Amino acid sequence: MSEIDRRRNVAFVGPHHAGKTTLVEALLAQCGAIPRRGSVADGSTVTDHEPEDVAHAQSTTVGFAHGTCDGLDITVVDTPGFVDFHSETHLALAGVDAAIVVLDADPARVAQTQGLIAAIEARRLPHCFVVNKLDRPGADFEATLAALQAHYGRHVVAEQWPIFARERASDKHSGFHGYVDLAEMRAHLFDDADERASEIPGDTRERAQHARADLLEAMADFDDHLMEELLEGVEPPLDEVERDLCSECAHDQIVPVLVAAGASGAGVSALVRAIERWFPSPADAPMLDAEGRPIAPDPDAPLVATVIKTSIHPQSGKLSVVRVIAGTIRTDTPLTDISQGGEKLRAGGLYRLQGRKHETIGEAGPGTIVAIARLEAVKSGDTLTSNGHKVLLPRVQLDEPSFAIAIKPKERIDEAKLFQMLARIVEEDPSLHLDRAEVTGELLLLGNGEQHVAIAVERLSRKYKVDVETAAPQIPYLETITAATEVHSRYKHQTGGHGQFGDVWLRFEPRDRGAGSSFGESIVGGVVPKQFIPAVEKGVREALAHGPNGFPVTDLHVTLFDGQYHDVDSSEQSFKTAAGMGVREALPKCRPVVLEPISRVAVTVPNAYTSTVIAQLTGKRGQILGMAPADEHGCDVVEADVPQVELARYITELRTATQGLGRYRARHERYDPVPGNRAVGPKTAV
Ligand SMILES: Nc1nc2c(ncn2[C@@H]2O[C@H](COP(=O)(O)OP(=O)(O)OP(=O)(O)O)[C@@H](O)[C@H]2O)c(=O)[nH]1
Ligand SMILES: [Mg+2]
Repeated sequence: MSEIDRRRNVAFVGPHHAGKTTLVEALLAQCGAIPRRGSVADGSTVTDHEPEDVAHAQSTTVGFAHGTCDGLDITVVDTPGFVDFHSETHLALAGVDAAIVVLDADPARVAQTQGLIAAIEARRLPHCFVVNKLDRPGADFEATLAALQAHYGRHVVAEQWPIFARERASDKHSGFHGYVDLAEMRAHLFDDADERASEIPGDTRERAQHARADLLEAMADFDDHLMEELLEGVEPPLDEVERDLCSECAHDQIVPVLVAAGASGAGVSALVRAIERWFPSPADAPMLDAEGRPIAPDPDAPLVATVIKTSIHPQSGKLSVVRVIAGTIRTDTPLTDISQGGEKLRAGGLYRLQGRKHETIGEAGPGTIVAIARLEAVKSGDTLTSNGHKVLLPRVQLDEPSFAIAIKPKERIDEAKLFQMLARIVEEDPSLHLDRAEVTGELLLLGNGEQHVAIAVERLSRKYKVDVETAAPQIPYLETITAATEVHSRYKHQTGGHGQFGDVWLRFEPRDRGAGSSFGESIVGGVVPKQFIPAVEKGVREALAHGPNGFPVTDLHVTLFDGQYHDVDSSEQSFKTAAGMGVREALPKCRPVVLEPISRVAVTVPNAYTSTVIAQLTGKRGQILGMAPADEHGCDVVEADVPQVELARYITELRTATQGLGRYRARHERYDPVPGNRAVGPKTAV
């Protein structure tokens, strides 16, 4: 069997804290890639190696590792479960041939897999579920399986059935000590991370038999021969069942459900066998180009590789993790980044990653996941080819940012330098963005949630030794007038020598919302000489930058309609000053009101949460515009206009109310007057 046939690339995905990193650790130990399992709690795992992972005892980026088991070369991609970091997960899915969806043995958390399953299905990636942490008190395999089937259909079906020790009846699930393999109908009892075959215990037998019948029936939907056997009551031979299972799982028809307790290694050797038997090698399931044509994984073909992760080390520079789809990369292979206008590059070094360790390799063929050093302009999601070869791969769609903070340096370093360092952080993570706020001018860091941007700031401080102050972005309030007025303003000053004299009559009139501010003049007879009129306009505009409430004044027209001048004492400055004084005197008389920005939001949410979302938006002074089924199955889109100030932490509130499944887009829509008694001010506006 060739090298590529013995290769598997699998992503471990699943909800936050489901035990992915721990399970990966158990798999690596099982393969002998590490001498013993590390733990998330003490920061000693292979794949949670970034200081931020260790500090928070959770994965914040994708981690890569590999192990060899009976000649099977497995590359594992450990993805973060916390929804803030899902862009990492989505990018990494572009590099694997199969996914293992790990979840707690808790039916209430099954819904949290929805977004991931949608991404997996969109790529038609073969996958299985692992119901994990079955050693925990209260773990409920059956209810979790039922919830999986309720969500994803009956082709999600148990291939293993857990065995619990009877003597722990009072606390039955802490006695998870084996499983029945439903294809072979044999029990396997755990013996540390190993297993020994055994008889199926009497109290598990009946349930296991039912579960086996469900498995065979689900499989028979894709195999007429098996269907006939079942209808005729013939027991299908084991090799036929296993053959079907392999083929139907590899074609994403059947989604087997397995059992595990990763912390003790229970279920891991069966998981390795499942990876070997059910998941395709890169040769069995060629990746597709943007038009859905398979790209043959030929080592001698022109190179095609996709960048699935970027990390930047302040000293050693950039590392791009790529999935080689076709061709072979060597350190001297000339590369073209066809996503960046054909930029020509040369690999600075080629490595296989084992967590933080870089193992130097000479070349990497199709179906490998390897890291390339110092490809300066390359970004995650880019396609690399060997010189000149053109191919388009499907682009990974990332969510728009939904949370922002304002950032400024704490001391000494200037903003331009801070911007450069932030740009390096953003370069590592395409779901982070830097922006300059329009009205307030603040430097904004935007991301997929509060934790996402908080961890980015931690990373900035660790890598580049720069501390920043962060705050909620200021709301860009404006103000306007609701009544017209006229004022007469004279600035006269005599201090020996030349005096100063400017005299203007100004009219203030409200304009339509969104029309902005304008200035005009209707001077006749040169009572204000032409050369001073621009100074009057300047004085007006400068004064409009800070209205009576401290905000820029908009949606009004100011007319200079009369005035006086003095042959000697009048100057641009004196007219400008007179105009500014006039504005400050007039505005309070025009019934000024504060305007707040209103965003149009579109919230996508599973329809079980639609009414919750509507209530939440209404509670935020939102005006509900409508609701319609979303493109995604079982989801609704709720549209509403909501004051921007109410959206500051909305992504967190939305996720809390919807098991992390809700997401939204927001666009500035218009400005509305702030309702009567709400206090706002530049300082309180957060
Ligand atoms: N009882 C029990 N606890 C487990 C098991 N596996 C993991 N844990 C614990 O669950 C917590 C989360 O484990 P992780 O391995 O970090 O989970 P994860 O899915 O990688 O988490 P994220 O990457 O942050 O989404 C840790 O405290 C683990 O010790 C298990 O099999 N049994
Ligand atoms: Mg993890």
